[in-house]
Amino acid sequence: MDPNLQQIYESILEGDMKTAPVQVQTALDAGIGPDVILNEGMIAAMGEVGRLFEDGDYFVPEMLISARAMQASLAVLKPYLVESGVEPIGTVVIGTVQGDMHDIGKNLVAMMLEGAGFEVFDLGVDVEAGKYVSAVEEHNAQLVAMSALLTTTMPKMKTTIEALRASGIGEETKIMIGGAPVTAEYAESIGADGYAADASQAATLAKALVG
Ligand code: B1M
Repeated sequence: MDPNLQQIYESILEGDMKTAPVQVQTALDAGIGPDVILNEGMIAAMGEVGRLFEDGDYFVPEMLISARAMQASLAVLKPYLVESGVEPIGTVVIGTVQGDMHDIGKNLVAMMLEGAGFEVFDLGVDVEAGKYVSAVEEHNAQLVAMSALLTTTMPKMKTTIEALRASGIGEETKIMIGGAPVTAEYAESIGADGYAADASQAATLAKALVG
């Protein structure tokens, strides 16, 4: 691995939120692509954090400080991932479903959607169904994007879709879902219009859904 990427990987793994963003900037200045930094340095480190947690070597506090280093590094990367478009191509309401506090993936998806030219309303984490409904109505959104990282919170995606449709928000408002435990089959089974495995696929799917 490139030494710059290796350093970023290690800083995020150790939760060094001061050094990691500086190293991301150094890597950018060295001409390494933002997508390479993101995938091979930062996301790879978060994968390893998850593995260490599963093995009982990391606990919630370690996960949390790594997540903070990741978020601080993402802030440096954001301008490179998001180029401001002229006219928005559509409006998206995005959030992490009720009961779920994971927001790194959702934030990345929001950035890529912004970069693809969408106006993005980010409802944050732990978003209950009614909040999605109100936000879609308020912003007249064409697309709802939901993220879940826990198998226990995935069913809230179904609850939210039911609430959206029950409130009279019709099929013209498309719904896409994603997050580590989510699959295309699950999306289909709950009546979502699409599933994306990562943030860049999410942007492609969003554009296809709003036509
Ligand atoms: Co949590 N956690 N966590 N955690 N955490 C996981 C998800 C876990 C897999 C770790 C593990 O056991 N290996 C596990 C879930 C197991 C399961 O349900 N199957 C887990 C657990 C168990 C928990 C707690 C229950 C732990 C506890 O308290 N005992 C707890 C739950 C809290 C809650 O939400 N109620 C918890 C807490 C936390 C922290 C708060 C400490 C922290 C989150 C901080 C934050 O987000 N601000 C945290 C972290 C950091 C993780 C891991 C290590 C990393 C997640 C991450 O940010 N990945 C994670 C392990 C792992 O994922 N390997 C883990 C990087 C990110 C870029 O990827 O989010 O997958 P991801 O997003 C991707 C794609 O999934 C996709 O695009 C993104 C970019 O490519 N994507 C979408 C995401 N959303 C999308 C939406 C789309 C489309 C694509 O369309 C709308």
